[in-house]
Amino acid sequence: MSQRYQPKAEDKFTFGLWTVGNTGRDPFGEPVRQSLSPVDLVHLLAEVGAYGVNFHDNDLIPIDAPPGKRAQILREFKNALNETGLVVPMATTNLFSDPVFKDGAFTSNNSEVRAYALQKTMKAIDLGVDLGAKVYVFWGGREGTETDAAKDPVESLKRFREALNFLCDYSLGQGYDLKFALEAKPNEPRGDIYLPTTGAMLGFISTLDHPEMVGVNPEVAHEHMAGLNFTHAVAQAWEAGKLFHIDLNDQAFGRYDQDFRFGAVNLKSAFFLVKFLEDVGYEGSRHFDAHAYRTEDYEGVKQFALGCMRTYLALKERAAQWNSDPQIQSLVKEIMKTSAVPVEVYSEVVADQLKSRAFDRTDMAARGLAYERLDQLTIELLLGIN
Ligand code: GLT
Ligand code: MN
Ligand code: MN
Repeated sequence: MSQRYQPKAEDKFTFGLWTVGNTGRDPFGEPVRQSLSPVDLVHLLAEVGAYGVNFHDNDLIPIDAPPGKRAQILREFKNALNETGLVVPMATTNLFSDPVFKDGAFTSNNSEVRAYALQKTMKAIDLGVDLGAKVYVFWGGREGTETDAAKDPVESLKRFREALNFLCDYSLGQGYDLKFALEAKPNEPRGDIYLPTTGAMLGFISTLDHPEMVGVNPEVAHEHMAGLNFTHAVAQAWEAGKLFHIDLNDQAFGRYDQDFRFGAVNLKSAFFLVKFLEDVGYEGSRHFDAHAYRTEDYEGVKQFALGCMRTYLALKERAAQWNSDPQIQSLVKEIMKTSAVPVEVYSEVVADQLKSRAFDRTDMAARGLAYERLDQLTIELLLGIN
């Protein structure tokens, strides 16, 4: 492997404790790797060159840990962060593993479960902020249904909204410098999850009491599961000023939740995603929400983590090449020639003029657009053909 593409802190590559800590358990099989402690995982991440580590409350502190144990874990984890220089840019709540959340957390039909979910989240927010988190992710894995006979979808949205409003007020009341990022997923583990896409989340955010502190955390695999173009979802979030965080991984369309290494499946869409993030100057974490194949031991896990970062860096380099490639750029310029004159701003006069303007529709339609050539040049650049 080339010595280039060594990750550096300024690349802002982060991983969740649950990603490199994934033991390979799946619905059909037992774990294949022993579980490592949070301290071991911090050292593993430091070894491969990551910048930060993120966690769910219970990745760090078991749900039933007594106060003494909690304090000890926290002390050891903070020591590991100090030793390695790793930071915690994001934290989140596990509102999906425990059986109490079998019918959802914030959208559960049981108001006691909803109250418990709020309590658990407030405590997890305190923990995240204590460790330095500036972004707080909400992934509602159990917020959905198998049968719509069981839950009213309108009521569920109202419950979800009330919970987020409560938690925004809580965070503001505590004086925390924290933003919330909502993560959509269409299904799995529920048959259907509410607000299944990033676009749906963006619509929902504008209905909240504090929309300014809430954005999105789009994940490659989740939009791909729904058969959607991830870069388009990210672009919509970016344009709305709502791209607070991003979950990078890969996923074949139409499959189960694969959470593969970044770029492992669809290099071309990974390229356009990296190009987009770099071109617009996205400054947040590049978080990898993925895990190693179940075939791997911890050496393989390190290779997996390195692979995510190396592929990102290689694609970033390719994006810069694309932006300065003479053939590609002259073709882009040619293609964009016709877009130089903007559509005018509305006025009655402009509307009247436009209505009476003569268009040569046949001529406009007859022009070839050279997108085939542009795409092939892109492919050849990705293949390293000059
Ligand atoms: C879980 C899920 C991810 C979420 C994590 C945050 S947990 O692994 O599959 O997509 O980002 O809750
Ligand atoms: Mn996922
Ligand atoms: Mn995710």
